[in-house]
Amino acid sequence: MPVLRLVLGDQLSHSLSSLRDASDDDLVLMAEVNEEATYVKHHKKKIAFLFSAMRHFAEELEQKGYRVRYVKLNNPHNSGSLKGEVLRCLKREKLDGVVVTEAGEYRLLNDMQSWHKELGCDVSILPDDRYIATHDEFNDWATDRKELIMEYWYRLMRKKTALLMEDSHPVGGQWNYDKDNRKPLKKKDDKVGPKQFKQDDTTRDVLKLVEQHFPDHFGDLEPFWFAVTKKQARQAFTHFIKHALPYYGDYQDAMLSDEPFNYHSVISQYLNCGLLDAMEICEQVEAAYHDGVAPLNAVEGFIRQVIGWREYIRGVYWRYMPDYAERNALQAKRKLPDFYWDAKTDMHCMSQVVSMTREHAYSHHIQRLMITGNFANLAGLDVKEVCDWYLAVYADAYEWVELPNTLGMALYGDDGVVGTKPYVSSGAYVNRMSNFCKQCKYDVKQRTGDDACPFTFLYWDYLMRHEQRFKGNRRMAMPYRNLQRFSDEERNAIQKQAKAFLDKM
Ligand code: DLZ
Repeated sequence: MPVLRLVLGDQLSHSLSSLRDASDDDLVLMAEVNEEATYVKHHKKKIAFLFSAMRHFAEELEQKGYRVRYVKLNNPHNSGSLKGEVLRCLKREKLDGVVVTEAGEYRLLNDMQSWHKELGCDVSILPDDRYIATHDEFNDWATDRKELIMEYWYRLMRKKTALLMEDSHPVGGQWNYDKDNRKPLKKKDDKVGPKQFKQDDTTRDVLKLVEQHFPDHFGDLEPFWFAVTKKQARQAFTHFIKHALPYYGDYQDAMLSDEPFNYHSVISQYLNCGLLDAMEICEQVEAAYHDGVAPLNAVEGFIRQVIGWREYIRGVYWRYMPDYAERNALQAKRKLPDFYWDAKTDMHCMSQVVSMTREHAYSHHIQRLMITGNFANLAGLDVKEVCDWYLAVYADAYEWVELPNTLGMALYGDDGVVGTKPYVSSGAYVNRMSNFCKQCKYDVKQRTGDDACPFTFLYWDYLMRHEQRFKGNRRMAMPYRNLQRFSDEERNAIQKQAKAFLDKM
């Protein structure tokens, strides 16, 4: 008997486990549903990108000979949920069970695990083997470890994949060139940027649909130039290797006004929905090193993000969910300020990053970690609200990757599972790594007074607020030594300044 093969919006890979061994009579179901588009109010561009990519993927499957049912959002019979669409399909067709690759988010996987009861048929949930490591591999590695240090996980993944390895040794003699990834950037080459694609009819239809159905969601639909097929995503990646990868390593952490992308690849939205394959892109990057196209610090830095960090984050998510989502170690509960949506703030760095996010549904990792994330942590913003913001506003965000990065790495909400210290900094870091401060109303060097930089006084206030918790942390020794030099008077003035700012915010 034929079965129903459900493919989700972030499963746009021809090698997907649920598509393997399909017979001609099986039916592949893909559905645009309100529930997935609104469980957080996703950025308009994210929804449009995914719907267009889903429609193109469904066409490709049809061309390959699969029998496909694709349900558009505005189909009058659309039930609004994935389960509803599976049910509707099972009622209309003679199908003996459902096959699906495990969902990337706990919320949906947990729901799927009880679908068989309501659907009255088998629901076979297959592993998602598009990742380098299985859940078991991560758990085996993590069990009995006091700290889950990403670097050790990364080395294991290097050995597993043999990427940048010479026998059992890392190419170049070092595993990690992170120290060579921190140069500030004065000016970016204007000619370098992510490859932009012309909208086709499918994308134009979807853009109209999204504007009609989700008018109150955050974000700009135009300009829309994302790749929406595997072929285009591959072109975007090849373009990155040729034009930006050589500089990617040096300037990975740099930030510039009105430069959202610098030399970043801007491919995470393609990778996370399945248009690109993790191993394939890493092999391409490795080849660029051997061909002399890019230096080792760039190539190693890129591969570390994909096989190290990305796999580590996924492992943490599945190891600690569902309780991970409820963690709030620092009891951060302040309401998310409006400027996370409207970018209206005198802090130029915040205004820049939120504006870029609104326009592109993208910002690079340091903009996310050290500007919007850093501020959220320093100001004690509500962990759940901040996590939902990150999940909604970035085109690459699914909870498995967003949650440990935000709650763990940026906010220290997991009490040190992901980061051994909080990733907080004063305005001095922002000033060192960007040109934002030059155009800011505030003075990055001032700790108190009308012109004082909020990042600077909130940083010292944060250290005082959490002194008991962090004073004994080896990696925080230097900032606490510096704090000790402050007089009581100065400490009080900073605390007063921070309180007044936060109360007003
Ligand atoms: C993010 C998203 C959106 C906006 N819309 C859909 C959709 O209409 N149909 C669908 O199958 N998937 C969508 N997705 C992706 C899912 O939310 C994603 O598959 C789950 O969160 C599991 O990772």
